[in-house]
Amino acid sequence: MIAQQPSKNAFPSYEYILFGHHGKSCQHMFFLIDNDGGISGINSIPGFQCNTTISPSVVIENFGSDVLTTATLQYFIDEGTPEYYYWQGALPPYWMDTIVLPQMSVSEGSHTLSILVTEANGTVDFNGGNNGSVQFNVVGSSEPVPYAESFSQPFLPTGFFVENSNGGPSWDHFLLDGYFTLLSCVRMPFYINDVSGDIDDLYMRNIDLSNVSQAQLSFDVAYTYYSEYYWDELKVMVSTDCGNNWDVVYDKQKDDLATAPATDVFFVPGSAQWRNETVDISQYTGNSNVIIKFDAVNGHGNNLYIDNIAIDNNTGIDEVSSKENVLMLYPNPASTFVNVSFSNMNFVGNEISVFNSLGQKIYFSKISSSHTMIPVEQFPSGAYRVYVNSNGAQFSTAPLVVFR
Ligand SMILES: [Ca+2]
Ligand SMILES: [Ca+2]
Ligand SMILES: [Ca+2]
Repeated sequence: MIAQQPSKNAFPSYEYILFGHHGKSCQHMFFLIDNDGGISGINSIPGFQCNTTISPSVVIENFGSDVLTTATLQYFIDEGTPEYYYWQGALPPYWMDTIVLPQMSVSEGSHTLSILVTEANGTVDFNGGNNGSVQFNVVGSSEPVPYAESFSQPFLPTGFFVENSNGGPSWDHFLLDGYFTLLSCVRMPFYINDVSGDIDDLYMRNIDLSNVSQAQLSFDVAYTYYSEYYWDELKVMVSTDCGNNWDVVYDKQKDDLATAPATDVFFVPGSAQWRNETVDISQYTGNSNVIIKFDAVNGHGNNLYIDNIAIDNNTGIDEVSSKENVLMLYPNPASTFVNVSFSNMNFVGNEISVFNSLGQKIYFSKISSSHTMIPVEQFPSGAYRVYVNSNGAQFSTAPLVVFR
């Protein structure tokens, strides 16, 4: 173990005691703690990893006034059984030492590793304010395609993970259950994130593209920016090596990303303020573990929403360009029936299907007339997705909400 120089931003360790009298007056008293060890870094754990073991590299720092010679580290994953590491050395105040904890096995999913210094120089370490923790996610088995996620549950789906290094406002699930709107999606609240340049990543469930020759990522986006001077950026990035290298496959900002006029009011999209995006990711076919992340670059603009992420095993580009094939559903939300039409195509002879939020096909029909409708009175209230296929290839899709 090699002791390191004092940290640049080390703050002295004080116990802080507050005396309050009916909220009117208070008095502060400080005193230095003799024996206080802390954790000033947990390294070597990627936020998103494929390995099912971790070997934490931990920086222990002396935050007390006495030379630190012994410390007990209590560490555990999530709410698991604590394990202990007994450190010995000689650290003057604000000096650090790096130790490597024994390897630990971890299951797939999101976890928190917590490391507490419970004893310093043979006494109880009362200052828990300098303990440490780190969040990480272990990638599970890949999902096959076609894959669809409509965020109908009021939390992030299994296998999704948010990387938010500064702990500020970040990607979350968003639910708006209003009379005319049922919106259940994910959101990046740029509006309340005032750290320009801050990057927050939403990792989606990893995907198996090993058995397909074409692949297309699609998602619905709703966004507007704040003003001429404050806007944000969304990138979509793909990795086939567990996050070591990333390709940018989508990158839009400001007017290119916006689906509504700029506003200085906290943006919540209306049902007409969405756009469906498609990205050809066929260059990643043949890989069994494709990781995709939505990379939000903050410019203190306005909010971004994403819904209905899908990966299909065809691109549909040999039909006609997707822009010419906007599928229109009305009314939407619907209660008894929904009319289906295209902006620019006679779709007689094609197939129309409706999937529920669990990805189950609940309706299927051949289109026999240029005016077609889907009866929805038997569908429970909720979010659906309508697909129109031709010769097995999807060429248009749109979200549908049933509400009554
Ligand atoms: Ca401490
Ligand atoms: Ca949704
Ligand atoms: Ca952040």
